[in-house]
Amino acid sequence: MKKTIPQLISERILILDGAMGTMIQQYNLTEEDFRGERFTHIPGQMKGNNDLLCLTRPDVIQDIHRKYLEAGADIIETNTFSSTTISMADYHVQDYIREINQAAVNLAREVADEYTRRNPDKPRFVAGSIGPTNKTASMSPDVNNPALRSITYDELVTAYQEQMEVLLTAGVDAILIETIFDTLNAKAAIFAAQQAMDVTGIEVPLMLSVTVSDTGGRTLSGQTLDAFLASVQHANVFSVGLNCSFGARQLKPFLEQLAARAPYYISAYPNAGLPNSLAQYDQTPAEMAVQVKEYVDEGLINIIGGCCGTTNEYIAEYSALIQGAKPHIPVAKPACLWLSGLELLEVKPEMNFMNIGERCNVAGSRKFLRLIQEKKYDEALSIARKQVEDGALVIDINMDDGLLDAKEEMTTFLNLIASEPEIARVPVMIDSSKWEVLLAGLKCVQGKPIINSISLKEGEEKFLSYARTINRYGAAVVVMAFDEKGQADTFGRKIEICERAYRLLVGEVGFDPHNIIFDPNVLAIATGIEEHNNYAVDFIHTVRWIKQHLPGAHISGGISNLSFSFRGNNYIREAMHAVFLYHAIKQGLDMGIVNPATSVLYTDIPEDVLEKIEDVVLNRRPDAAERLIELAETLKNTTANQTQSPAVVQDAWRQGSVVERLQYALIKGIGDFLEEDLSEALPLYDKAVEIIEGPLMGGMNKVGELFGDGKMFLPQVVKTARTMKKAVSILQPIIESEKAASHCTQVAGKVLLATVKGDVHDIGKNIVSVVMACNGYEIIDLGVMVPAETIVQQAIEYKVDMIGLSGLITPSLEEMVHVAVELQKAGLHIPLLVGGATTSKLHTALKIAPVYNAPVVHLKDASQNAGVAARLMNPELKNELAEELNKEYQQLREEKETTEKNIVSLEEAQKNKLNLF
Ligand code: THG
Repeated sequence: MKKTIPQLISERILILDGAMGTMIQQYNLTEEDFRGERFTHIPGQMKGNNDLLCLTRPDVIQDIHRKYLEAGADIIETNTFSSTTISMADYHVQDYIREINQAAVNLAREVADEYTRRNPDKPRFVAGSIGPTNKTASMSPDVNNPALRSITYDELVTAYQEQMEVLLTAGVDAILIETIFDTLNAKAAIFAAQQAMDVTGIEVPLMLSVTVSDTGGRTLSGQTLDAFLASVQHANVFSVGLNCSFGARQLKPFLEQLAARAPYYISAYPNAGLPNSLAQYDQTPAEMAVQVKEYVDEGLINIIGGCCGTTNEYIAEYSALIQGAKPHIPVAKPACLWLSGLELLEVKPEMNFMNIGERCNVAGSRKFLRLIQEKKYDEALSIARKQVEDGALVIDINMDDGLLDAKEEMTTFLNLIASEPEIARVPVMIDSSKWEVLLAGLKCVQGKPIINSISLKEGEEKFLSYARTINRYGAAVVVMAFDEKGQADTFGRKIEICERAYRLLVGEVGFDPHNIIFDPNVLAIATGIEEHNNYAVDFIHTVRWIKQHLPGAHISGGISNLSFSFRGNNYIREAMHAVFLYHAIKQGLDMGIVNPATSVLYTDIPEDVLEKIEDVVLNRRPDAAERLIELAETLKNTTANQTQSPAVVQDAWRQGSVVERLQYALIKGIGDFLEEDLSEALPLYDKAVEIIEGPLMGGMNKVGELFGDGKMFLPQVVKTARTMKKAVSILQPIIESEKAASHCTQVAGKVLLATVKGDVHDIGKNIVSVVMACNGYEIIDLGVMVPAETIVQQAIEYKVDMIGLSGLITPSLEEMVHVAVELQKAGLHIPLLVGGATTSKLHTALKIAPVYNAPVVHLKDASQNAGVAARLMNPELKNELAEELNKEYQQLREEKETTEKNIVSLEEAQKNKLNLF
């Protein structure tokens, strides 16, 4: 019997294959190869649609598989990275995905089995490759509308499941969800994998591989690796690892981090080093092997392969490296509750108490309700942000109001939070009494949230079904002490229900006890009704009982409920909460929904007040409530202000100069004070646009620096861009009126802007657009993913004065060359500006400028655009610039040539040396 991957994994390190794309490139395939005879009728370009080659050039794909098997790969990946209807729609071949996936498995299976037959001691496996798709579920495609999504969780699940069902029935040995850059996409893929395995009845190991996007080790959507692990904790994960992003050396610290925490086998398939300025990977197989050897020697990995830039020659190095090496031994599963937002929250016993912010609740805050009703989401978000600043470790979100569409508001608000890194840092508690709202919430968050709440109110069957679904989506759950008979208000009823729920969740659903949070109902006391007097005591006793009898489970409560009868007297309310928490935490209360801004500490409460409150909370005398009410009356006027002190400290940054404040707001992405700060800044400058070019661009540059240093991550940068946009929109009317007053209504020039085909990043482009517009240019913004033909055609139609191309990812470099070629073909001489993260002066000099007979300028950041544009608009200055560029580019080309020559001669010298000996 052939051994399985799970059997082999503990015996030795397994070798995964290398990149498919790099290998395909070596075949120099043409558009016709990609199309074959079958797809001649499909519009657009087909070259680059690698997965389609499974149908049109199966010989090439099988040849590549064979090369990797020959190089020693134990596991080869199907050529299906983009074979979902979502990604294939780009090439208009979404109708063929079943066929592509089926063919892909057949091709890989055939050769893998052939090699297994040849040497049964080294069985070969096929992993079904599942890419992230070209859409992201937790980020907005539109900077101006952060709640927007270009794809939903459900759409992803449908597409993934369709692909996976084919892969499974066609016979893959594992499912590999790879190049994960957005955990919500990955969660949808995991969900789909579970469904697909259920439907087909075929169970295979689930492998995950994340790609980190910045030097801080976060995913593109901003999560840390630790947070990611919490997000996927619910899945039956076989292995987790890292691929792409960096070379083996740069990837190592992140791999160490993962291996230290992930209770799974560890995989890694790095790029062949870092790309040079021409986006080529020039690390040699031997160089890469040296770096990978460190992984092996340090016991970091179980599965090793290669990503961008690697070929069979790289994989061939591995067999020797792993000879006799010890595979990584996975660490134990966590013994506590893990939650996550962008960051991990470990709810450890030594944490004492975890506060959950209560203020984003339309039923619990009149202000929040009004803001949501009036759709003032910015201000509503400020409430969330303030809670996190005040120390809330989780924030509760509740949209249950008769006049609101709770499901829609929950979705909108959670999507908005996702774009606010300072809020999204913490996990959310999705709070609703409606199941459909809870479910909608689960589909919005990339982190691991808490669902608040379910109960036995509608019987066991519903309860179990809700719990199973929550488990499948990956969340912790609050279970209210409710059953078919109603709300538990005595100790006996509370423990009866909690015990029953625990038994069902752990015994029948297989819930991890750490993911269960019991809420034994905090009910109002001192109401004047005698039966209510013991509510707090019963709650506290229940806390103790649960801690002793239901191992692993947590306990929470809505603390502010306790003091409803003292509404209007915040001091008494907060003092009651402090007293209640003091006693409940001592008995083991783990968390509570509270106002995180509360300032009253147990130890601060004057003795006489404390005694009266404790009488009430602990139900120590029959007249306790009356006595407290009496005291409250006398305190009302004198101490009303006591709860208002702490807010001031948070806004210390407001003390700085107006320039400092503007830059701070920009870097932190805080839009709340822009109006006042900008109007204060206006008199300090001659023209409004100078504020943009001065302090605001200064702030943006700082953001760029911080991002480069890995001290900021993408969602923060996106937020910054939005703040910039808001600042500009405030200044825009002033800029307009200044222009009108100076009678200079003439446009400075027409600029066409586009992010090139294959790339969806547009923050940089949008900033350029703003800066240029402020400088009087008319902007024709074609958006993202713009094909070369459209750029050429629109440039002609609008008679633009210059074209700005933007791109963030490596393939965009080649696409920019393509655009330049097309412009040249069309006989145009419109100056071209290129910018974006992977662009470089060297690449511009070597690859773009030579193919286009017009000035091609590389711009480092948006602040340079206006200056360059002004020169381009003046015929004399334009010629001068063109000459400067020519000289500079020529020099760069020569330098490059000499280094290359040197390398060649060095190599020759070495060869000669070898010959000599
Ligand atoms: N258990 C669980 N979830 C819950 C509760 C619970 N969610 C909602 C609620 N109870 C906890 N949240 C709040 C939020 C606010 C208040 C009380 C509980 C509150 N608000 C002030 C009031 O009503 O007087 C609002 C004043 C204002 O408008 O600002 O007290 O028990 N699992």
